[in-house]
Amino acid sequence: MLTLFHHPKTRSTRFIFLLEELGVAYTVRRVEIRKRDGAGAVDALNPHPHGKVPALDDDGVVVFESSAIALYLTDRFPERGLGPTVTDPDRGAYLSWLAYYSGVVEPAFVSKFMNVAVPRGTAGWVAVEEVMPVLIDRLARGPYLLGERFSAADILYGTTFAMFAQSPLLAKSPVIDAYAERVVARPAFQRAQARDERA
Ligand SMILES: N[C@@H](CCC(=O)N[C@@H](CS)C(=O)NCC(=O)O)C(=O)O
Repeated sequence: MLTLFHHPKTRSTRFIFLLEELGVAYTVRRVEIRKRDGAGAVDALNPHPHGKVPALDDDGVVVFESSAIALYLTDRFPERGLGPTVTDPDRGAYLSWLAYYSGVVEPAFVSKFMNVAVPRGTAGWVAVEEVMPVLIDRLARGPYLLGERFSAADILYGTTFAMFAQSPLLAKSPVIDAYAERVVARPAFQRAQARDERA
């Protein structure tokens, strides 16, 4: 059985979305997490090494970190078609967008949010102003990161953009807005929102 370690309205909500897209059986285990305001605490039940969410347990196999969980789940259920498998020509692009999300996009967004300058040439990521043209260019050429094909990578990117849609931190882009709307219009996203509320 798949168990998602989850806290409502956090990065783990996206994995309810992915599990709903996959249409597989899973349970949600709500855990407490440390909050920005100092409330909360690491939950001893949570297998993530820093007590963060999401984390996943697949019959004793523990997976943590969003990009790893996305890849694990799409490889685990290849017949669901939510991530290109190893021999697929789209595999390289899929891995690249997943790694780019964790290694570049999130640090870029958090740097901007925290008003921290990104040291040029030494940080492993770049400023959000350099990231967005890459993504706009990619998404102007197809509805999804892999072109016509929706994948778990779109769950990570689309929900992030939907969250930042009204934020003054992100320059307005019709391409990004339309993409975010496309991703969150999916029925699995709506089901995930309802499940998130109940967790
Ligand atoms: N790099 C992690 C980030 C996970 C993360 O920071 N999750 C937040 C909730 S959105 C959390 O658990 N915060 C509690 C803490 O930092 O202790 C991932 O992408 O999975």
